[in-house]
Amino acid sequence: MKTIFSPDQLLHAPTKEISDGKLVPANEIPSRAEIVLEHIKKAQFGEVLAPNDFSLDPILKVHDADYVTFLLDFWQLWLAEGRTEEEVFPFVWPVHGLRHDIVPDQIDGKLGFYSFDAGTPMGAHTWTAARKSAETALTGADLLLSGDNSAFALCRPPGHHAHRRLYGGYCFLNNAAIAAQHLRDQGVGKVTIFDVDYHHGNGTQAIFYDRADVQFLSIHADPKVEFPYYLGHANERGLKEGAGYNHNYPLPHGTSWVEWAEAMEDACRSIEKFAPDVIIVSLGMDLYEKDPISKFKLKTDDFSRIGARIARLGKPTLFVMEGGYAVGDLGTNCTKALSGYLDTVTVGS
Ligand code: Q9C
Ligand code: ZN
Repeated sequence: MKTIFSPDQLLHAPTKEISDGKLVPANEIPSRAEIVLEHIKKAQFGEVLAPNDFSLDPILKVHDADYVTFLLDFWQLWLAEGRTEEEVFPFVWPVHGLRHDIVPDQIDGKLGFYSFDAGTPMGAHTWTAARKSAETALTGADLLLSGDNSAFALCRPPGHHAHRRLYGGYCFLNNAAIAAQHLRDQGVGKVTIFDVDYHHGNGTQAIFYDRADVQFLSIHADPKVEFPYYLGHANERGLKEGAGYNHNYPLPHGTSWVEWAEAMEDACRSIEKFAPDVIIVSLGMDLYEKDPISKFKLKTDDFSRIGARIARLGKPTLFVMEGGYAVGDLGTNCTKALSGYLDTVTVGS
């Protein structure tokens, strides 16, 4: 299994975030990717490749042009308004009852227009890092297209909370969704995105909610008590052609392997029934018992079990990294998931 990563993904380096009503040290930091890379190299799963360059087209298939332009131009607009802070937070949003049809000219208005939380700071190099992260996922998709049976896209910043035109939850571009859409555009018939991150993949769900060609399944902490709060309930099953192709498994705080695995078995049955040509795993490691922002109780060895169960689905599989903030154990947990997969997989390489 090859890994894809670019050091440019480290350029987005927030120091603070707003969480639970206060300013706290940032959780989504560059060392997350560095420790995973270090463990991947030690595990010798295969080559570590730089992502290929792509035009903006595959990103624009998933995200609206005005949103991409905003991310791309953001730092220049910020400086042009004479602002000097190195990391920037939105603080006002067009919530229910306010207008959504006029994009403000002023930068604070734009920030709120294109975001859904205050926990996701932007800086001078956020766009560069986010674009590389998306290209890392796209390169992984291309490896599957050229015959590899699996690949690991070491994406950072993560992607699954990003909507068509909203950033949030540390995410700017939806890496898994961009890879899925790219696979479809390159002739792959059906794609499953299986999201095991602790948080609901609200962005991915929203992007494919009315589609039958991309199945979405997410096991996560119940949004009644956990971020992202406003999406991820069990009765969100998809719309129009997409009806029946969206599956949410909200679980209570304190969930450990047995209950989590039960949800996973149900999800795997739905995946088998859908019979995708490719599976994309939104691989969050924040299910871990020691994760500083999460409240599930999965242990290091449980990540091997997750990887092994995914291998038994027997489909070409792209792993796309999402969350996971217990940095000390993040490399171990990630390589456990991948080695669990590799030790069990029966077809191809
Ligand atoms: N106490 C990802 O894992 N903070 N994003 C929530 C709740 C935001 C997580 C704080 C968590 C975002 C990719
Ligand atoms: Zn998460």
